[in-house]
Amino acid sequence: MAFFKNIEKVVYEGPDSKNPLAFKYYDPEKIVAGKKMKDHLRFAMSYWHTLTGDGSDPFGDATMDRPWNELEGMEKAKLRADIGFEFMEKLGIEYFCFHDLDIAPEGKNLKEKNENLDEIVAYIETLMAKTGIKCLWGTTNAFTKQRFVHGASTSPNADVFAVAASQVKKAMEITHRLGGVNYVFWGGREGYETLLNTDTALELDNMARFLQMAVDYKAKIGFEGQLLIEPKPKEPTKHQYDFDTATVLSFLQKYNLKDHFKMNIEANHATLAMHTFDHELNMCRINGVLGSIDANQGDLLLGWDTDQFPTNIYDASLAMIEVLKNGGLEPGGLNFDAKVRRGSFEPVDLFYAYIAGMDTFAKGLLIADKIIEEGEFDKFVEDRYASYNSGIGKQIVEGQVGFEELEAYAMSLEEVKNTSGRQELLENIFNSYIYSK
Ligand code: XUL
Ligand code: CO
Repeated sequence: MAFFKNIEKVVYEGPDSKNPLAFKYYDPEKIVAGKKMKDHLRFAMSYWHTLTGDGSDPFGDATMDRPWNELEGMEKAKLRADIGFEFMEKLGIEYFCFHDLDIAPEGKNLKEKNENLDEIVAYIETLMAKTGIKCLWGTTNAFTKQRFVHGASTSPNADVFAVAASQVKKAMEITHRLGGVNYVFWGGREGYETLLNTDTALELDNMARFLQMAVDYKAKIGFEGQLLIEPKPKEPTKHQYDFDTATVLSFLQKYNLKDHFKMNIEANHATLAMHTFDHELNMCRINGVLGSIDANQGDLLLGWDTDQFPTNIYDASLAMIEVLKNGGLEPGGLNFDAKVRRGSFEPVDLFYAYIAGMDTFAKGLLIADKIIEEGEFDKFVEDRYASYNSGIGKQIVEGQVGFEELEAYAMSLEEVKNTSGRQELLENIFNSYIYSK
């Protein structure tokens, strides 16, 4: 039986439509840069924010009007799955992402937890077969329960390290069973509050040991999905070890793990790290580690992870330039790690939220495609660095000169002439792409 009874399948009606339950820009089959829009974007539903989140915050109770809240245990888990798949089908979303804890109840102990997972996974498999919806990635929740109070793989307690390992083992197995094409590590409590009680060297070594075990286990079970690390600078801990792309990259290089991992970049995590979203994507792209995206946005006036639905067309366009230049995200995608505001508690608000996010990225894709096609910015950048194409610049790039030769060259210069970076002109041109229909 359908839950969203009054909502039909959401379709593309074009920019002039006033129908709030239609797409204005997301036209899944439309070909852009040689590929269907839906294959560029690979949208995914986040199980946790969409189906598990209840709207509670430190000052208030749950607000979300959700029918499964009347139920308990596996019954609740199954109704949630039914409604989740109906939701994805109606929006034409082809992927979902999940934590183990989102899909099934914990149970009394690890054994019961794993049995619950097996039961719900079998159930979800039937829904996947019926709808054709696929799994973009799975992960484990190693941050909510009391046992992870001091971290998971970076806990001072070796028993906790072991429990976290058993969770990842199981989560990787079920992701594999569901045909997931990625597996995510977000280091929820992998960080610290004070050096007065922390051995950072051991914690970082242990985190690397843990990730190496995951790499080994992946090979053992023949899971071919991409492993992804999701950087975040703070919250819940004050110092998260996976601060940003640059920090994670140097960690992976130090521990010889770089070949096995790519990055899952979340917009709101980038801004918490005092970076722009496109900066983080760019750092990944130029280092060959752009794997997937958690699409959302923060509130720049608030210093925490508000996980709002992305509606900022400027940021989405800049992000899609990086995605296109990366040659796409596959096997990654765009997962809406975003939640409706506490006051948007009616089920229909979930549709409005996803439609807003999907249209924003669809329009961002169109803008980015046009920008790359017309090449104005690329040409500008190329000209800006032209001094490295000949003369002394070419010799620098080709490694033919050192400090002594450069000193001799510098002495011969009568004056050093720079040219304008033209930032305001370029920003105005960028706006003209956004304004254009
Ligand atoms: C937390 C966050 C997580 C990860 C998956 O900020 O983004 O939901 O995406 O664990
Ligand atoms: Co995320």
